[in-house]
Amino acid sequence: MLIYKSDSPEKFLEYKSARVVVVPVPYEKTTSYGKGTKNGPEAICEASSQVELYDEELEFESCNVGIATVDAVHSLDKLETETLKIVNDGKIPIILGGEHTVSAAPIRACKKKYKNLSVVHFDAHADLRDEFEGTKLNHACVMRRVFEAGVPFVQIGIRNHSLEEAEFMKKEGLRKPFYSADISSSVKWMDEAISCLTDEVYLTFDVDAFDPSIIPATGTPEPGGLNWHQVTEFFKKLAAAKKIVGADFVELAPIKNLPASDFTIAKLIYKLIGYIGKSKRY
Ligand SMILES: [Mn+2]
Repeated sequence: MLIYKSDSPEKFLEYKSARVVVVPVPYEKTTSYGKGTKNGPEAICEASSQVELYDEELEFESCNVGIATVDAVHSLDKLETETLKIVNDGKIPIILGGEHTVSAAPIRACKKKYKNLSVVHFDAHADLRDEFEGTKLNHACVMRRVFEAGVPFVQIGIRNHSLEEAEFMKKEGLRKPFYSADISSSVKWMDEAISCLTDEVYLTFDVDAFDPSIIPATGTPEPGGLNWHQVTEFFKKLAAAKKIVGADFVELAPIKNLPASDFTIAKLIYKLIGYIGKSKRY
């Protein structure tokens, strides 16, 4: 796979000829339990060099979509500017976190370019607190910031939130999350969730949406999460039905000598790029 620059340099693209631009953001300031999300982007890039280029489901090499990886970005302001440039150049940014706090910046940038933007949010947590541990720029508050930016969203895989967040959802008339327990036994939720979204969609993916048996390498793991096929099937349907204009993958906190989580996320990103490449909407 081509997220990692040193892999297959003959197939690695310069920014100007890429359709998908990967932006590593090793930002970690407020993780509250397990630490290590600042090492997420590098671990994903490293693991990406081990992902097979050929996708047997899609019957092509997803790198043909055109992937470039730019230098790491360390501040939220810079991330917003950089994302705006990428979308204004007609490309799709894929942000590698870092903690979840980073997501509000690229979502604001996408909203500037795509007025009718909506967000699909995968997570174990609702992240709707107004502030947490004394700051609004906390990983547990990121969807509240998205709400304030006036971007509608749908939440998937949630299985832990506070009373304050439950009351906020009710007060603001937000759609009930697609709770993990409710979607574990059917696929109906996929079409339902997609039908709640506008035509231009940003995907924010906290890796703890997955069950910890699949992704143990995350700071706030929660039992009862999603599995690989649920997520990839949803991505496939989403890419076919909507225009995915940007995405992020956050909260991976790599565990030394346990590469399965890193590899899973690297492969998941490659899957998403493949689905985008196969969709007729681009
Ligand atoms: Mn989370």
